[in-house]
Amino acid sequence: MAPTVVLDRLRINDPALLPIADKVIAGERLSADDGLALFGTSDLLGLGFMADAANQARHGNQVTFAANQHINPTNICTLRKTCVFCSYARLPKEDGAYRYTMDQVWAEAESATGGLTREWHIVGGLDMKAGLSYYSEMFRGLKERHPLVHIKALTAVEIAHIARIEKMSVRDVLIALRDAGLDTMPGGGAEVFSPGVRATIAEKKLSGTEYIDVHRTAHALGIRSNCTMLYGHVETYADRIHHLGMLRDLQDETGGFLAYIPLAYHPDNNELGIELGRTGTATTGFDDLKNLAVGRLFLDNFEHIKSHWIMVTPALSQLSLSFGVNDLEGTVVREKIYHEAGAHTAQSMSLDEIVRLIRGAGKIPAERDSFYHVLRVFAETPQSEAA
Ligand code: V47
Ligand code: SF4
Repeated sequence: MAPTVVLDRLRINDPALLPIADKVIAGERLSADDGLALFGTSDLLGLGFMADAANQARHGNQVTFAANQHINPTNICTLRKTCVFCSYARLPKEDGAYRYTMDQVWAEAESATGGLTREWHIVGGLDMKAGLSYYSEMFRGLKERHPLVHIKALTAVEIAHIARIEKMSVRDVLIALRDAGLDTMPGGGAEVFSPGVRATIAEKKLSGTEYIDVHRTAHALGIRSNCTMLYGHVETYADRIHHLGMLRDLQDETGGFLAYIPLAYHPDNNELGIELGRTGTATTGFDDLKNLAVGRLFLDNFEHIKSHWIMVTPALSQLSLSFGVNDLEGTVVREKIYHEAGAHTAQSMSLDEIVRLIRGAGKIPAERDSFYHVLRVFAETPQSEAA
């Protein structure tokens, strides 16, 4: 049940948003038509104001982040030719193809822990040689070396791939990986669920329904997960709302999603970017903020909406804290997937920088663990940082 939202309708200029504001105030669920009106409005401030009110009702002024580290153990991927938006994947013999040995995984994990990292975010390509034993050994080894660090690993697509190459059920793969140390799953691989869009951008990837089924199975096993949507390519507003509707339905059923993260499409070094004539042209700030705000309003059963600063820039992520976002992607340490696709942001951010960004938005920074338990609150705002 969503908390009561206090909202001044006078701050909304687009009349099409007013009936939606009434629903938000009454705690009523938004329909698909409402979602379309939110995406269709030019009243970004009115939309942001509603999303901010809904966010404040849940989280007040607190904004969380995690001290996390991304590890991408292999970029070898059987879908290299058919996920036309992806700049990261390689065929096994292609230039730049790599698969980490376990020693390389340990070394990369060590390189950044320094006592700070609390979560590893481990995802990679669909590599025929990275099956259940590869990841089980990796998770066991990481837990042996760093028992307190949380392992958030393997998208639904990777889980389905492992199940296929091992000739096992998704459920059995998840059980085996959980026994090896998997704690939660990230939200990648969702892209856009509508079959038409999927046929264009990710023809051979598991379907939207299959993505949902893998998460349903994980939630039933007590493995919580995130979810995403890759926006800003060929999808329509109707495709976005259909996608969000499927996420909302599963959340009603299981309550297993921790956070929703919209992912801004990056068009460099991939076939889709060339075909769309978009190379060098990222999504607009207007659309980035809209996706975050609509996520907050439409996904009324999600506690956490996360902004991924690597994809939309730290500056826009900071702004998004007034557009419905309560959580920022963390320290990351070494990002590969979006940097191959033209992201110009840094590959990591220090805790101090994240704290400064959040404080600069007039919010209270709080470091969290992977289940969103607050670990420490950075309450004071020194005058020198207030501007
Ligand atoms: O599934 C790939 C996306 C995803 C591009 O769960 C691209 O906490 C933009 O899901 N432009 C993987 N996006 C990353 C991901 C993620 C990131 C941060 C946090 C979490 C979380 C999950 O990256 C892929 C795909 O949707 N992606 N190529 C590209 N050119
Ligand atoms: Fe492979 Fe994932 Fe890239 Fe698709 S998006 S080619 S599955 S790494």
